[in-house]
Amino acid sequence: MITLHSGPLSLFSRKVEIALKEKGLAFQRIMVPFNQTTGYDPKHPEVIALNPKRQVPVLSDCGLVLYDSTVINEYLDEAYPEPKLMPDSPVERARCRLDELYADEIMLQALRPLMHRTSPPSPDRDRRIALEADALIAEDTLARHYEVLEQKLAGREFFGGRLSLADIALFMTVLFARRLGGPPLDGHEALAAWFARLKLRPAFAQVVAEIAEADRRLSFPVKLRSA
Ligand SMILES: N[C@@H](CCC(=O)N[C@@H](CS)C(=O)NCC(=O)O)C(=O)O
Repeated sequence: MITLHSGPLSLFSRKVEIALKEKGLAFQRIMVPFNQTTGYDPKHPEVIALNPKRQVPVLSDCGLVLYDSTVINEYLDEAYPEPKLMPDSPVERARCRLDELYADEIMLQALRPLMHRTSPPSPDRDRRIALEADALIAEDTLARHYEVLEQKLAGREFFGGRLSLADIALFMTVLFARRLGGPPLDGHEALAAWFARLKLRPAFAQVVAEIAEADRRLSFPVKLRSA
């Protein structure tokens, strides 16, 4: 039985959940405690025991324990190859990994300054102003990332030849940009259409709905910009 330690608003855990669901794999999910004031502290004792980075996601499968969403998803794709979520050729696989890295490491840098918006506002007015000023700069960076993604998609249905782990990672990053009040997708037709299409897939739709529910329960409300 596959077990996944996940978090209600964990972008990286939700990447793994989408991959598991796209593959139709049954799994037991253990949701670790999270709140918008202390984050993941105090940490779930099993996460501390299983992951030296003390982070979610952690996946256990028949005695194998893995951490890091990218490592986990590549394992899942090799161990459970149907349907495949990595492309066939070495060149396409390398491109897929770079696209995933673009989401997880490059776009993530521009997401971080928006994250204060879902936390209780600081009582210090100057701090609130400084945080929001940084968030507005990050929004411009995110809009430039959208343009890069628009060019990469070039009207195609997915970032590769078929749905891949790159689509999952990029989807989660764009979803987080939107839920954190980041720039709307209008003006980026191919990207907006790709995002809307993925949202209709049951695996993605369930994660979107659960994140919205977790936000209603846990997050400070964010003024969302349309589209
Ligand atoms: N590169 C890791 C990042 C994992 C990560 O940042 N997890 C967050 C939740 S999304 C976490 O557990 N944060 C708590 C901490 O870092 O202490 C991955 O892809 O899994």
